[in-house]
Amino acid sequence: GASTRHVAIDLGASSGRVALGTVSGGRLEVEVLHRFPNGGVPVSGGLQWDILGLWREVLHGLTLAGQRGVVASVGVNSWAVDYGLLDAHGELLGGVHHYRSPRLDGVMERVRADLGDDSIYSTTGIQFLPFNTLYQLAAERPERLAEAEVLLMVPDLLHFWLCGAKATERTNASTTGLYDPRTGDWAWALVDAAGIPRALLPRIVEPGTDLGELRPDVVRETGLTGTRVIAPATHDTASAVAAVPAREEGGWAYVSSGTWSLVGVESPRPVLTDAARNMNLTNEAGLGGTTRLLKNVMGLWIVQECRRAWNADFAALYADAAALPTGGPVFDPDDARFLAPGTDMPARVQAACRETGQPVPQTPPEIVRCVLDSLARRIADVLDGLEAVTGTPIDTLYVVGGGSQGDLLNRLTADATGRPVIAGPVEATLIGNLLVQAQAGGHLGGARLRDVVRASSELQTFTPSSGPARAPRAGKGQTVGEVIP
Ligand code: LFR
Repeated sequence: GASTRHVAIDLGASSGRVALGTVSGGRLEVEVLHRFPNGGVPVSGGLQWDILGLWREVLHGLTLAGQRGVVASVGVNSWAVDYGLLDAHGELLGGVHHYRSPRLDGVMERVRADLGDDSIYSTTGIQFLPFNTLYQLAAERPERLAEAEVLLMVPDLLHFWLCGAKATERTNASTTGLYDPRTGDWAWALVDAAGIPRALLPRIVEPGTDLGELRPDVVRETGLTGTRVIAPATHDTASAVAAVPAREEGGWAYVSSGTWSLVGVESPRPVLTDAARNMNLTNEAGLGGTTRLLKNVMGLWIVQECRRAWNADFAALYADAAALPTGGPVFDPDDARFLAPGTDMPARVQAACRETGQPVPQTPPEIVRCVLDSLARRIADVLDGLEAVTGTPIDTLYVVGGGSQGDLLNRLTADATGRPVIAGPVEATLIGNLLVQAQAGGHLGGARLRDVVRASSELQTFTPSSGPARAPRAGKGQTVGEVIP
């Protein structure tokens, strides 16, 4: 049958990738063509994006894609909340700040005091996190905002450079803390109350929107011709959730596992109840009008920073960590002390254990095990909370993304949650990005997106070792290591 090719650009916490996806016969094949480092650049006491350096890598990746033949479409995704400002001539105004920048210290507290938690949460349904775009804008110098004509989220900024369209794709708009999930529009009253000029916020478009053709300068630079720019779900987590390989409509939760663990369910509607607010749950937009009701839980970030500090052989380290007994120390990984980068990360973990009167992990394997035990414990608590808030039992946990490669964390998560963990696909974000583009172009032949994911991925199931803590649904018994076609 006919096949089509699409390019996904994923700018992730530690690396960026340009990947080529080929869709044919209801299956997707993904090949990463170009990989380059990403991460904040420490400068002037702050942390910023190397946005022009990334753009150069994107152009290079697109050139490589063009050398393979016709590319139907391209789309960009990245993490949420960060943005660039353009002046009236479409020039980027100054730097693009990274959400882990210390410029945000104390800002959220001030805005919450000014606007009131009630009005913020009941309008946006977004978890209070210090880096939401709402708070980042409050940290801007007024002169810079006054000079700006438009705000573009980072993927939207790259789409603008690719094709000239100024639009905000919905899934990422929904993360800003400036968006009303009930109206599907910007939360204008809150925007006014926060003193943000309305004109800064562009029109909101759906994932799958054709934004236009490549600009002549991009065509010249890359050699690509006839390629459309199609917005995927530009929020990386939304792309990953789109690629959760679930068959069923409900009864499952997901963890989008990487630098963060985004733990949630797909809900038909936003949930802005007191219970949701007490749990500090977030309501982000998903595909097809769904809501990603989820919570940001710490992910592999702590381990990644420890890794930077140790420079160790991680395969051996994980093997040693796996051999340690259960029941070791655990700490609250969502404590704000773990947000900022730093090679003192192991010491922060030790301090958290010491302060709570527990044995202090000493060796790298002990520290890694302690972190993973803590993450698994936290995921279990959040699942229980989600069940309580939605009133819907969660029988199965799908773990997608880079973190789903970690057998030890998968096993610990199955044990801590008492639910079977189905792990994979590892490249969920790229897959979700590519399939939204393919679907928008009419290249999935009417197949359900998640069925294409299942058909294209190898999945692994981890059953809780203590046996099911809850009655499994009929027909769901799977064993450790089973590969689901
Ligand atoms: C994951 C993610 C989360 C978002 C965080 C910050 O990569 O996009 O969903 O809360 O990064 O933007």
